[in-house]
Amino acid sequence: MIENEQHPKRQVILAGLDQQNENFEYEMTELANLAAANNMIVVGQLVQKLERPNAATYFGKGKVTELKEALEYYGAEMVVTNDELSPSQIRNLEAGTQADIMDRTALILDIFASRAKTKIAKLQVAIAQLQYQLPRLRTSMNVRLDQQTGGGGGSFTSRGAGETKLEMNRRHIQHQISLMQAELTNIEADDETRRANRAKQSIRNVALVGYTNAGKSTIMNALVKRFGDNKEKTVFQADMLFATLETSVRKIQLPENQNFLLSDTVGFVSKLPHGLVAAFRATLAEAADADLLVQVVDYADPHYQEMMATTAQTLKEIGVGDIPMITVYNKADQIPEQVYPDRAGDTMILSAPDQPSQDLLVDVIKEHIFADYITTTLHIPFSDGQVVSELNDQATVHELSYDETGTIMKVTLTPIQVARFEKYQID
Ligand SMILES: Nc1nc2c(ncn2[C@@H]2O[C@H](COP(=O)(O)OP(=O)(O)OP(=O)(O)O)[C@@H](O)[C@H]2O)c(=O)[nH]1
Ligand SMILES: [Mg+2]
Repeated sequence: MIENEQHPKRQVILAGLDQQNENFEYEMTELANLAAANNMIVVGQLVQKLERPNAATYFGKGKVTELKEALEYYGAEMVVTNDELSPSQIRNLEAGTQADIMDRTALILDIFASRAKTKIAKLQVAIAQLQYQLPRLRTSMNVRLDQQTGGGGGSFTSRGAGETKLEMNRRHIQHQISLMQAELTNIEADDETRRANRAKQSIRNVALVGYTNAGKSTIMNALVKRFGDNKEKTVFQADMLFATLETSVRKIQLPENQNFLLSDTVGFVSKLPHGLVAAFRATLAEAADADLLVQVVDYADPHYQEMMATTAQTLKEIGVGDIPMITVYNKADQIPEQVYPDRAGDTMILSAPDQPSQDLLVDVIKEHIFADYITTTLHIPFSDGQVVSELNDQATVHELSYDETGTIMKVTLTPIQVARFEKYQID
């Protein structure tokens, strides 16, 4: 994993409540990965079996003492909890352990903040961070106070939020949030226009979705390098959680004028904070508008099934319901003896950098998005010569010949083109 270099390394203990949830083990593994992605060193882990969190302190009373002892034993300075905590739980746990407490939500927000590069992503993350801080204002101010006087740490609660000041009150934060939301709406309006234009062009949209680090951007880049209208326009790909925070759209031009738009989207993780999902809704709209979803799965990860469940859950949450989906079990090269590329219906096993794998994926995409295209023969009078050049540019031309009065073309057309050129149809 590439480390985020903005923090000094902090030694942390992970704390989780085992509420007999079948995904608990996996959530703790994921939490450890998230901590590593945030430049933390996990030195220990404490788990308590409890039916529900203690309302005051998350862990039960005896366990809080144990946590304090574990912190001292390991020389750790911070606890990262698997669940989102209430403001008072954080306050009480901090008092009981004499350590900083960071919950899962704050951790994910922190990673997003350190990854955000573009204006839109920075705004989205900052809004989500401020919304998280709002009910926790007193706590987070205490944290900052402690850190300022103690000289250590670095203020995780304010990073990315920009103007956060000690004296900032609730109303001030609320005002900040609305200013940022207005700014975001402005930028997003442009996006809306672009999407609407695209819909008019009737070009098909395909969106790559899935768990973070599955290989979405790698697949996007592989297709852009081979079929992109601009082969230089690759996106950032890396072995790290949340490498992509921005939706990117690229035009893919297959031979014979078979074109579509491909979008790469933000990766998912379980318990993705609601504030983040809300803030990223516009970015994720690209997936909601798609004609076809390509779910990318890291097949080499032992937890790939949980990751798929997380993806299904998140898609539901962002309101992506009935869009057809094909599934790519990626990174097959990392599985010993695995044969690839391989296909069964709408699922494929493949490896992103492998050319035959890319060909298979393109074939399956084509089957779906061009299924309602129609092959037909047109007779176009010489007087309508511009139609011939338009079809040469925008349709798949299979045969071309002439008679005394015009051009005869066997072409594959989109449903919209069929309607437009109906009067020339001769079969
Ligand atoms: N061995 C192997 N590595 C792969 C394959 N596909 C992607 N990777 C690697 O997996 C890592 C993550 O790839 P990305 O394409 O950035 O993943 P992503 O799904 O876009 O991740 P996020 O943007 O974080 O959601 C990178 O180091 C890639 O090189 C593959 O088929 N085989
Ligand atoms: Mg990516």
